[in-house]
Amino acid sequence: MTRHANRLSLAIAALGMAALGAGPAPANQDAPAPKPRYLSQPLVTSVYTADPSAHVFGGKIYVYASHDTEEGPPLADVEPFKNSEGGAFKMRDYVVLSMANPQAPVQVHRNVLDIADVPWAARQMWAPDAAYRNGAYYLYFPAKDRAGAFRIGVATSKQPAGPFKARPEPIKGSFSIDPAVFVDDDGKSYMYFGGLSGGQLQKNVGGVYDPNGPGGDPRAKDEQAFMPQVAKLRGDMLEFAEKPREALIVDEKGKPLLSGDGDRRFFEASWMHKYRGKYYFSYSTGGSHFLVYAVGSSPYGPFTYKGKILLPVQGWTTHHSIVKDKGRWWLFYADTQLSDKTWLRNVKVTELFYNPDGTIRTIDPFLHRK
Ligand code: FUB
Repeated sequence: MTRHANRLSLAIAALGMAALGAGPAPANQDAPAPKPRYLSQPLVTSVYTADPSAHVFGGKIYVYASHDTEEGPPLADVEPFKNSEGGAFKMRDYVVLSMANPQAPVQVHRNVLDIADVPWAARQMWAPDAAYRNGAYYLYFPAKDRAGAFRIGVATSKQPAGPFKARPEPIKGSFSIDPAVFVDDDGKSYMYFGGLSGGQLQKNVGGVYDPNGPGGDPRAKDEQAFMPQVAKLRGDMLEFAEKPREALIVDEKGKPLLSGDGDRRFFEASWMHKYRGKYYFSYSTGGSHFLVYAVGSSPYGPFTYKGKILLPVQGWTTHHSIVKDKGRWWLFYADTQLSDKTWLRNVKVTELFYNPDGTIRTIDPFLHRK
């Protein structure tokens, strides 16, 4: 949601009132637009952070975040994912935020992983995730290689906040962006990933990168939408145990979502969590700016679309994680409250609630509609 959109919805509301004969409000054309009232405040203001992947490790919350940089965007990239390379997002390292609980003071950890220490990576370190297994922490991250192809790398540390040491090569068979690693109750781990347009999913049909592939979604509106990718990880967490496959997102009739279904189809920002034995796959719809979710009975899907988690925030992107801490559920997300610039974001958190039937209550990131 942009300020422009806020003003627009107020104008529409005013028109509606007039049409209903609610009586004219005193016109004041010069009155400044009301300031947005945010549901939550940025977790930190000393550094721009985005793409928060939150985990509870050793009883504390660790949030693995992109570190947005103030290098200006090329003008063509102000609408960052509209048939673009996402070149406004030039991140070169990561930030970790830690806290005793989501409402406690936040510690900012730097020196987590820098692109200079990743032999294969050339630019654009985008949304990361992390996992813990057998005494080691694993940081998963996408970056472009020297050929301009997004790959997914892994780095390891004995400490949850790093510093992490990157493997010399990306994960074999990896492509596109936004890795999210989910460790199931039986100890098996799965990576979900993928992102359209700047995230290059459409340039990797069959898992092979085509530098001349389309910049945006090439499919007709009535064709099946691109789907997120899923692959089991090896026991050592360092490589895929199998070739990635599509995780299908279907509608209530079991039909895969279509490319033209902009309010529901997958765009980027995969996340997986489990609630009452069901697999909740959540993601961003990109240009319609929703965080939504779909539920299934297997980590591979299919996942049936269920609804919206978060309405549009200020700024083009948002990206989230859902985590349980001491019996309560939390949504970490990002907007642009501090900068009002889409490529300079700040991480936030708010509590998430389920209905008795297991559906998630939709969250409005603004208070103005209440
Ligand atoms: O932060 C860069 C990209 O923006 C992420 O990889 C996407 O999920 C979006 O948040």
